[in-house]
Amino acid sequence: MKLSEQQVKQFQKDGVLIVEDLLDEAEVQTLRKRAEWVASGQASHISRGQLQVEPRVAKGELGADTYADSLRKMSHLAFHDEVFQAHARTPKVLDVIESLLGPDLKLYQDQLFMKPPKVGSRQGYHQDMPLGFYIDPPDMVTCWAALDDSTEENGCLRMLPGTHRFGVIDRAEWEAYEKKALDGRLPEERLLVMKAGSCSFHHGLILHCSQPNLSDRRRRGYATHYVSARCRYTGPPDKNDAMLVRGQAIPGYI
Ligand SMILES: O=C(O)CCC(=O)C(=O)O
Repeated sequence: MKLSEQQVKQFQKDGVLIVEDLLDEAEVQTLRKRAEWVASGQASHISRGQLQVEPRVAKGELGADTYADSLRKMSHLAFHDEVFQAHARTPKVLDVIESLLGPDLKLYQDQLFMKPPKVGSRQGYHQDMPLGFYIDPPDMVTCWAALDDSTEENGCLRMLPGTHRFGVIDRAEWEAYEKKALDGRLPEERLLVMKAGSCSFHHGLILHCSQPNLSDRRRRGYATHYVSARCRYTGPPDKNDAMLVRGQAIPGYI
């Protein structure tokens, strides 16, 4: 599943690439089933702190039919759960990541974005890297695996191709893009409409967002964030639990 030279060039230019149908039906079903169980709040190996409720549900402004459908996201699953970890280590996913980041790879973090029907909220324009990814250089790529069909109506990802080449930009600029997006003045915005089983790969510095889910269908996406094992870790010493998933760890590096 290594990428072609053309696909790598495309990623370097845009900072985002979709690989259609990377996961088969059975793999998607396995992840959905596990997500359902974990999101029920009954899985004792996943702490409540890893499950984040939608802010408006938490404030009592909106109601959800079930606890699972009140969740905004679930984090750090692959570090505690064998099914999510197996996905994070799937060779065909790592082949794509290796084409972009080289042979030595670590999983830094993961997040299952639940975007539940009716209550799933907007995620404003942001870059991932400044939000808690402490590495230098910023060699991070996320695989976002669609667990449901992801459409304009249920809040698919939206990206601004090429913005990863700006480096880290300050929050005021994120907010300026956010304002333009909300005013409908962002024609360069690319909608990542994908079938369940397709995966998008995005650079840790690309500007991206997603709309609220106003539909009555789920829009779950499992994001696994990979870094090159040849990056330096620059964060708090006790916060680095990045997991080697391919190749070798390099002494003195993350
Ligand atoms: O799934 C979403 O709505 C947001 C995802 C995101 O921001 C990410 O994968 O970095």
